[in-house]
Amino acid sequence: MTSNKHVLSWIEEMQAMTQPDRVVWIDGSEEQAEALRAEAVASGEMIKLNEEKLPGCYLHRTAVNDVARVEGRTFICTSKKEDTGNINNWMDPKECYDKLSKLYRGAMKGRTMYVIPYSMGIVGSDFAKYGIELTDSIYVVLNMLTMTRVGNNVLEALGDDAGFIKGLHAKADLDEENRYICHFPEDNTIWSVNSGYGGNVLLGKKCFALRIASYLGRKEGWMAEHMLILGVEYPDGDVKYISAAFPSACGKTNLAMLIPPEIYKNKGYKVWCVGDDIAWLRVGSDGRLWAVNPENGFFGVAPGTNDKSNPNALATTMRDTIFTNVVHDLDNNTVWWEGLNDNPPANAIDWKGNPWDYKKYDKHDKSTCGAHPNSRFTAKAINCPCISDKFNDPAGVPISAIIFGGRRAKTAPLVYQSFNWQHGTFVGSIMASETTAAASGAVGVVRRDPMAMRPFTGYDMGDYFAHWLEMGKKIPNAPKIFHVNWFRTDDEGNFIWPGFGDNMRVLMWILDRCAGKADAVETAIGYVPKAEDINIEGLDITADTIRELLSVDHDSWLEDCANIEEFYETIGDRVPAELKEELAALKKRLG
Ligand code: GTP
Ligand code: SPV
Ligand code: MN
Repeated sequence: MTSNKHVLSWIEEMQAMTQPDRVVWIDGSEEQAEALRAEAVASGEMIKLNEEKLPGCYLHRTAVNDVARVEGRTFICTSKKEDTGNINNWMDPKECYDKLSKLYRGAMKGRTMYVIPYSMGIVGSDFAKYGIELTDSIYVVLNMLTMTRVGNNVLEALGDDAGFIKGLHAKADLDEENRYICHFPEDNTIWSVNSGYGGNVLLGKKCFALRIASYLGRKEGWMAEHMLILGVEYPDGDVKYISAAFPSACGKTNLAMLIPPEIYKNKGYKVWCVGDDIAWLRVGSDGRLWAVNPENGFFGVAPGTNDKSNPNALATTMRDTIFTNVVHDLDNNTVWWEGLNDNPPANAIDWKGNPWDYKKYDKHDKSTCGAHPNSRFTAKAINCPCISDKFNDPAGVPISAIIFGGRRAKTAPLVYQSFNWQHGTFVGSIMASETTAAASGAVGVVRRDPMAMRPFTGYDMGDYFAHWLEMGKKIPNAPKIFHVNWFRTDDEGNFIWPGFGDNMRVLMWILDRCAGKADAVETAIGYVPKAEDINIEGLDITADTIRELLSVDHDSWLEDCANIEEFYETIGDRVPAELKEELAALKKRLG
């Protein structure tokens, strides 16, 4: 274990408060993991699936009222409210510690406290940051074993240092009214109580690798972003890397693992996945921006994943995977979800644990779904057929292009390029997207979600924008910044762009732009491709449709500008003047 006094005294203190019957240290060994799986199966917390069809796979159901992140109950607790900003919920740190201490007191009586030493990033690398999560949930332990790098080597790398993130999670009563996900960036501390859902309880992920890490990144001169990372390999073997920020359930996992369309595949192009959710970025000694994926697995959206939309994700989940809130096929002891295939199981249990009749399923009524719309798989990155050979490279990969994107039925064109870094930062800051099932609350409402970080920035949003502008000045060879929208719809509400693998056609224009090889039209919002420069060979789509997808409607953009102005007002007085100037310039160009 460890003789680190900071670690030991903190655990003692948390133990005194939560009063577990026993404390078990997680060492990262397969034997221990296997014993925990067996224990979870014995208690009913997990169901072991068909070992032949899905080796090493399990099914778990959360409580019915605990299926997504709870943004309204997520707090940043800085000593000064203005450092948390208006977009985040704020609570005074002392008040929060007091309030949650009461909820934690005795919460682990009769239970086991697991101590999980984990690393975000490769243990021992310059980029790595260490955390310890204390939890009373085996499900959390097993998910953390997949999603992060866990074990004694983390404690060795930490040595006697006090620089680790202290995470405490207790399921308590899963009481919604007392559910809290609280971050204390000034104390490197995260407290989560009364939930058992991934994003609220796998504290290495959104809580640490985004909220706390974004705070640290600003202090230390790097960036923590809600971004996938992928590499496009050219026929000559050269690989160019792209990172892309889309809000939750807007296509990061899908883009990160895309399968190139035939026209590219046949020529020898390949796409490699480095990460599907989070990127840590810093300036390299060569003046480029370098990215690592701090995670070790994928916590992906199950519904819609199939052998056409995302065969690589599907293949990744065929072994060593924990499925959460999907349908249980009793005849095969396997799993199913909406959009997997057209053969829903006849003898099935839905995500709530009740018998499920697929004949009553109506795709327009989410309440008839067998799998929850935010049901997920937890799978190992190394099981992904297209995992990049740089996945475990401590140096990461150099980024050529940064892409922002959201779900917009109208307004945003298929793709456009910003004029420069400052304008690109502006483009990220005005991102908007329809809300999804990844967070509790209404679905399909357009809201501003800057850089897809609205729920994940650990400090004031205006300061966050300023940090982006600052970083731009420190990257001599900065990536070019783009915006995409795969989700424009026609008058019947159907997506116009085929999406998924065909998104590669847009990536190729983006990379050609970075290489100075593609033309563009300068519009009020940025550079837009000439329709003929998006390769549609092999697609059932005309150049006119592409023209339509690329069109920029000044009236709806002017409407958007009014909304952006309001949003900037909401953020408050720390929005950088440069971005307000960009907004004024955009309005002027729109006329
Ligand atoms: P988080 O894990 O919540 O951060 O989500 P994500 O951004 O990784 O989203 P993911 O790739 O899991 O996709 C979410 C949903 O969007 C799934 O239902 C996909 O089928 C759908 N989707 C992804 N890419 C596309 C696309 O190009 N076009 C369309 N129409 N839908 C897509
Ligand atoms: C997201 O919601 O953006 C996710 C899933 O990636 S969660 O871990 O729940 O945040
Ligand atoms: Mn995400």
